[in-house]
Amino acid sequence: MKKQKVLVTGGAGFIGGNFVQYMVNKYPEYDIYNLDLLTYAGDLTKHREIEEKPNYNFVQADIADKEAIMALFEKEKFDYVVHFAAESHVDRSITNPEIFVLTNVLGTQVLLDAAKEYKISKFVHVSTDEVYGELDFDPTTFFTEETPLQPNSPYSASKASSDLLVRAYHETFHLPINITRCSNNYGPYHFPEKLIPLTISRVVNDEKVPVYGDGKNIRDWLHVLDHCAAIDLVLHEGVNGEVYNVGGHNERTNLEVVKTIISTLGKSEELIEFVQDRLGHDKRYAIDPTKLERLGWIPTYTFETGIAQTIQWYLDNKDWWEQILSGEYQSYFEKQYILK
Ligand code: NAD
Ligand code: TDX
Repeated sequence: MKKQKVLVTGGAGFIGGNFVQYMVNKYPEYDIYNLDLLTYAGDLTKHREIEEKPNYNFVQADIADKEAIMALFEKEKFDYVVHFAAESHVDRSITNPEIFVLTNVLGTQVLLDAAKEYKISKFVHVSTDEVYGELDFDPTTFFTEETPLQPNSPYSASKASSDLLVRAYHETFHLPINITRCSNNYGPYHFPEKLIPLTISRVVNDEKVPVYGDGKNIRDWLHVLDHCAAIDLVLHEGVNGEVYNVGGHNERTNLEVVKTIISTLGKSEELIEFVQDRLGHDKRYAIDPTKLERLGWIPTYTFETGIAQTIQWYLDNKDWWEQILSGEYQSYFEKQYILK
């Protein structure tokens, strides 16, 4: 029987990287292709333990490079595409929106064209709860799959645009698709410019932690491995054309998150520094995951178990995040793949 080939875009990033490892280990009978441009957010050092496995492959390419993407699809004849590659940091989208449109919108359209041309069996588009905009602080309100798209940042606007293109390729060309919209992830290999890994690394080093505004904005946190299991389920069991929200009802204010990390590490709350608020800072996100739960998904981590595991992981893997902070990780691809 022909081996199933799975193209994972953005597999050198945080969630895509965890997903690549999850798939390589769980499905030795699949061939997993990690396609990544290796922007500042792309790090291959995390794949040291799987890079020699026979079912793991790496390709450096830009998803917006139509020629390169078409040539790759022609050569490999993929069965599935799981699309993570994106510019993902809201603060960067406020200072430099253009690359968000190029990668998140144009890049997704190039992949959709290739998926259509080469008749793939399923295209899973990994999106975000941020496309729904923001909720107020009423704890009984949640984002459902029917909530209108009202993105507020250039990042979420570019993600919402890509979601609409994915939907349109399903409606117009009958491309088999699913869209997942997940809440904030955390866990191993989270790039230390995002709130949780930034806080852990700063607190470990006794450095100030910048909290935007009054710290009362709420995010709904999900451990990255629960997100990976959700995408695996949607890839195999998702009803064609459907959107699935992913979240585990773990709402916390940013201040609660930062204080939890500080107290777990036994440090002083004097490390907290309130700084100027993010422009257009969304107040609250909260996901209703009922539809995905009906498909059979159950998260395994609570916020308490997940944050404890994550803090321990950062303590045990200081080498990893120190080489990210120093920039050393960016020479790994050349050393390991080009000069070898
Ligand atoms: P990340 O920034 O850690 O990783 C993105 C990866 O995409 C990097 O490896 C980068 O090199 C790669 N990439 C960027 N531009 C590329 C291009 N033009 N061609 C090929 N590769 C390119 O992001 P993440 O946090 O792992 O998020 C992954 C996906 O999940 C994104 O689509 C994001 O919108 C979505 N998402 C993230 C979260 C979260 O909390 N981080 C939550 C919900 C959804
Ligand atoms: O230094 C900080 N101080 C601070 O108060 C940073 C980096 C963030 N914050 C706040 C802003 C947010 O309210 O913490 C919250 C979380 O911020 P980020 O970690 O930047 O994540 P967020 O903006 O919520 O977006 C993340 O979740 C949804 C991902 O980066 C997106 O890719 C995903 O779609």
